[in-house]
Amino acid sequence: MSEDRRSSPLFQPIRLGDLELKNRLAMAPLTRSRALKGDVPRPSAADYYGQRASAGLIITEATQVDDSAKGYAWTPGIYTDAQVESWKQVTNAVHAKGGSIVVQIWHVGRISHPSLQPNGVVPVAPSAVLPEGNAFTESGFQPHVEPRALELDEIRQIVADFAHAATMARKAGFDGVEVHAAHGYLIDQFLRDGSNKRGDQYGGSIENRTRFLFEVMGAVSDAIGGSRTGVRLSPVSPVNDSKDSDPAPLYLHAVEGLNRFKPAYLHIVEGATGGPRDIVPGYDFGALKRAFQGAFMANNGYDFAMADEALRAGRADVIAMGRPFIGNPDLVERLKTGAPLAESDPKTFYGGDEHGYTDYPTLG
Ligand code: 8OZ
Repeated sequence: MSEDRRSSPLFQPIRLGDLELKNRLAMAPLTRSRALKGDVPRPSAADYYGQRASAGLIITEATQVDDSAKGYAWTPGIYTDAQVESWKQVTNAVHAKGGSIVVQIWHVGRISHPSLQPNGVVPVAPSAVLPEGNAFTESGFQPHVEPRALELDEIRQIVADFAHAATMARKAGFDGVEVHAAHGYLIDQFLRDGSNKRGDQYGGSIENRTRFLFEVMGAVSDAIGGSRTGVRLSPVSPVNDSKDSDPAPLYLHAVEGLNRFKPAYLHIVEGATGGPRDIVPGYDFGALKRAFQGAFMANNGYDFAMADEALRAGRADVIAMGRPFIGNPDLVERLKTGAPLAESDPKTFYGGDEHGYTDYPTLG
């Protein structure tokens, strides 16, 4: 049994652009909300990520490109020198163990709250459309507020902020970045017509709604190279009040357009984030894989058997797993040997200290 497992394609190396992976299991981005003052990663982040360096690729927790890009309490940034210094400890720890690591960079747009914004201003978005739901603030959950629609010069500035964050990521020793274009955050708010009601060149047609994604990808690729840039999309996830009237042609156009940047990989959340994979029955994720000319990373609810099968069938090149990596720092070894998996405790997912962060044991 374990011999069969060891020969799985999951444990074969792969190259994604300029990223060298020793196996095809990626650690999906996981928000942990443990950063310190100044949105600086806490020192133990180096232990946390270092413990998980046997993953073929670590994608960090979502990390803001600017202080105005933040939408959850205690998430880290990658735009100041102090943040870069702390991230260097993380990348050193992962590289010392032979791992690869990229930082996921984001702007949350309307999924924020004035208490998380500089000077307490209202969050920005493509259009002034209030999302349902609550923001996770330092004083608990608070209802979202109606955002302010971005001006054109502000859109240009945010594109530049993504490029700056990518440059800072390379200074911090990251192998690359993943652009977070999923889950109803700013880029996805531009993509979907439930949140984008603009009448200018950024709204209306699919061509216009994908413009901001392509501008960000162009600026980030110019800064650090497309071969070090991944991108994540979640075509049917309803998370964060995400809605589109016709997602299939929208995301197909997005993926076809991404090819020109030759990204290191395309990361797709298949289904409802952390929920049912078949929320839109019959949705053809294979069409996105066929349209994309680079490596395809699949995520959402995979276990070993599903991952092995998807790789063998050619439905994916890399599989990302999220929550199992929290409780199992040695997830690769456990999947290889068929050892039981520890439960990851949701009570310590977000906020707090080293408990539930760096204190999950490895086997043996
Ligand atoms: C869960 C909690 C907070 C943030 C995402 C970055 O949805 C997140 C996130 C997930 O991509």
